[in-house]
Order: sequence, then structure tokens, then C-alpha cells
Amino acid sequence: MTETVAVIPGDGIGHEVVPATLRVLDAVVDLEFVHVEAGDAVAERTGEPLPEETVEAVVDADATLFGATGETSADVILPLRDAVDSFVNVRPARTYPGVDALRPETDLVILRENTEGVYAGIENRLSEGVSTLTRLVTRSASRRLGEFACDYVDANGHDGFTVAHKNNVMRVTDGLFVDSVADVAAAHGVDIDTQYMDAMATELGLNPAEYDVIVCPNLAGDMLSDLAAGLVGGLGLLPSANVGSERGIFEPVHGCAPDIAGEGVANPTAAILSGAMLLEFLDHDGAAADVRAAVESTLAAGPRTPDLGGSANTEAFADAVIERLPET
Ligand code: GGG
Repeated sequence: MTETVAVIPGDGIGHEVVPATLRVLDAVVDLEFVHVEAGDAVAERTGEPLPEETVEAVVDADATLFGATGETSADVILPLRDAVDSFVNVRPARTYPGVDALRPETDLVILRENTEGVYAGIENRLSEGVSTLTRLVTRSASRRLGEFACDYVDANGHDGFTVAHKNNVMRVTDGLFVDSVADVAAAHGVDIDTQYMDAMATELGLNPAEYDVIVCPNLAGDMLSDLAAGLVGGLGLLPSANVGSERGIFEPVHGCAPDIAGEGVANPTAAILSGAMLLEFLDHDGAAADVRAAVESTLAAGPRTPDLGGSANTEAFADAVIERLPET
């Protein structure tokens, strides 16, 4: 049976990198795409950034390809992650031959808690000059992330993982986070170490090869992955997978990039590699490997987009990837 994929370009360069990715996916696997809207533009038109039909399409689909949203991100991607119970966001960051990277030795994966922390949306304006934000951490979500991390290191041949936290300051919330993840790791016999997330930010810049798999709370994962993007050649290279028990949403780590939106020059690598993660999630491992290999060889030989020093546009890069795919 043909699997269905909900497709949400969102805003800005989402409308450039997502169509390029669909062309690549179309070249390797037969999928049925269900096109739906979300983000700033639909909010401006209708007053609703996340139409009900979009949520339904995402819940009904086997997987979702998401581009990027702008000001309405919190109203779009956070509820969508909840809708498919995606408790972890998998964000690999590595370098590629042909790409000028600040730290070419970087090759790591961030496993970001995806439902809680300061992204749980519990904010209040108490008075004109006072606002509060509640940081939510539960044992169950932290353990679930820990279980995923243990399975992930086993499945991918890693020795263990590093937990990023700040439990010297956020003693109660990150105390619970670290203890819960550590309990699970101990039960699985998986080695872990722990590190303050601010110290990790420095160490990542100086010695990225020290890191393999990083497990962290929600906001830390959002920030550390952007930092990692800076080490490997830019945000145009980082894919991600919001993984739930039965559904997944696959999105480039980058945002909607209003500064270049509409010019057709956005780097679609992150979106295409998110598409490869989507293919793997749907058990099309061979097709996923083909897409990755084609992206790697395109990055190595060119053409490349302007963010990587080239002059190719989004479509030309996608064409070059498609040309490098095996004949079907
Ligand atoms: N595709 C990435 C995107 O739309 N990013 C906007 C953003 O700020 N997302 C917040 C998040 O990833 O939690």
C-alpha cells in the first residue's frame, strides 16, 4: 500500500526546499503526498496558523514533511509535535566532503526532549511588568527519552551518551531530568556522562570530536543544534526527525529565512536529508541510503548553493541530487 505523507511547506524558504525535497522523494519511492498549510501566511489570511484540516492530515498520514515557519512557530510546530506524540527530536550534525566546515571533525547526534521544558507553553503575564514561564519536566518524558537514547546508541554502535543539563541551577527540574535518564541508562547498562550545558557549548566549539550522542532538554537541544550547525558548515545542512511511537514529522533544523526567501537560492540539503530520515522511518532504508549518497556526492562535486560558496539555485542542487540517484 502506498504510504501517505502530509506536506507542510510553511513559510519563507519552506516553499523552496520542500518542493525540491518532494522531487527527490518522488524519484526513489512511490508516496502519496497530502498538501496542507500552516504558518504565518495562512494565519494572515485566515487568522489561524494551524488549520484543523492540517492537524488531521498530519495525524492521518504515515509521516509528515515540514518546511519552516516564522513568527507562528510556537503555534504550529509545538502542537503538531504533540499531535503525533513525538517525544524526541533527532538532530544529526556532521560534515561533508566539499563543504568548508569550521570543525570538520564534528559528527554527532542531538537527541532533544521534544514535549516539555520551557517549550511546554506555560507562560503568563502576571501584570504589565511581570511575566512568568513554567518549566515542565516529568519523570515519564525524561525516562522515555532515556529509553530512546539507550536503544539509539545500541542500534548505531555508540559507546554511550552525554547528558546536557544545568542541575546546579535548575536543581529540581534538571535534577529530575538527569536522574531519570541516568536510571534508565543504568538499567540498560549504557555508559553515560553528564555535563553542564553551558560548559558543553564551549567544549563543542573547541573539541566537537569528544561528542557522539548528546541527550538534552528541549531548549538546550534547540540551541545546541544551531551551534553544531555552525561547526559543520551552516544551518542548511542539518536535518531532523520528530519521532513518535507511530508517527514522525521530518523538518530541516533551519527556520524560514526571510532574508533570502523568494530568491530560490536556499540550500535544500537539510530538507532533503530530513526526507531521507522520513524514508528510513517508513522502512525504505535502501532509498534513504541512496538519497544520502546522492546528496553527499553532490555536496562533494557541486553544484553548491550560495551559503556553501556556490552559485547554484535550490532547484539546480535538487536536479544534481536526482541525477545521482540510481535508475529505478
Ligand atoms: N523547521 C524549523 C523551523 O520551522 N524552526 C522554527 C523554530 O523556531 N522552531 C522551534 C523548534 O524547533 O522548537
